[in-house]
Amino acid sequence: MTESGDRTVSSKPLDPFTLMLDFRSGALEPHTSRTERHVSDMQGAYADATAQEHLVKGGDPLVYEVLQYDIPEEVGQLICCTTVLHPGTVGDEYFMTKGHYHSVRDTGEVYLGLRGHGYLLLMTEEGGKAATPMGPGTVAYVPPNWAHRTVNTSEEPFVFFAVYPGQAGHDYGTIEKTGFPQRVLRTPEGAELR
Ligand code: S6P
Ligand code: ZN
Repeated sequence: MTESGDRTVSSKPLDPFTLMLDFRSGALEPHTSRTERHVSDMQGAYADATAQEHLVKGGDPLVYEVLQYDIPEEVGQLICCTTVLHPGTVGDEYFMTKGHYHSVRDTGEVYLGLRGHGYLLLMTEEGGKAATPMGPGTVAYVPPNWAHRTVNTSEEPFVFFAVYPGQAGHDYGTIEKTGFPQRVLRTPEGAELR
């Protein structure tokens, strides 16, 4: 057991390692977890509940998947993962992630866009909001205390790599109650932020 800052770290140190990331598919090898989110996993997230129900009954499409290489969820560690957010809409609203605050609020995150285009929506509990366009090569910084959600506005998978602190954890419950202040909708003129 060692002390790191003011927090206790109990795992034995990791040896250096490498992972292989396929920029096009988002495949991360090796990975130790793969999380799938279908339309049915996102009740209440989309504005058009009727359109959502139709999609669920019509086959419940896959909205996104997250591949992660799990390491101890402890201060000092950095967790690496990729998200593959598929193209599609629920009604007029583009496919998006559930969105979350980190449970430990004072932890940030870095996203690197690899393929496709979309938005990173951000908000704070104090009423702050932001929307950052993302595409291949975009490095987006999520500061501590900012909830974050991604939206795919393209016709191909929106793929990005993320690195976040081991102790961060994920708070989805707050977003399920409050939602985000901005939505991204498909219009004849293209993606519109409302
Ligand atoms: C983790 C990081 C991403 C998301 C992923 C899915 O801190 O922000 O890997 O987990 O994009 O989004 P969500 O909101 O379902 O976790
Ligand atoms: Zn996060």
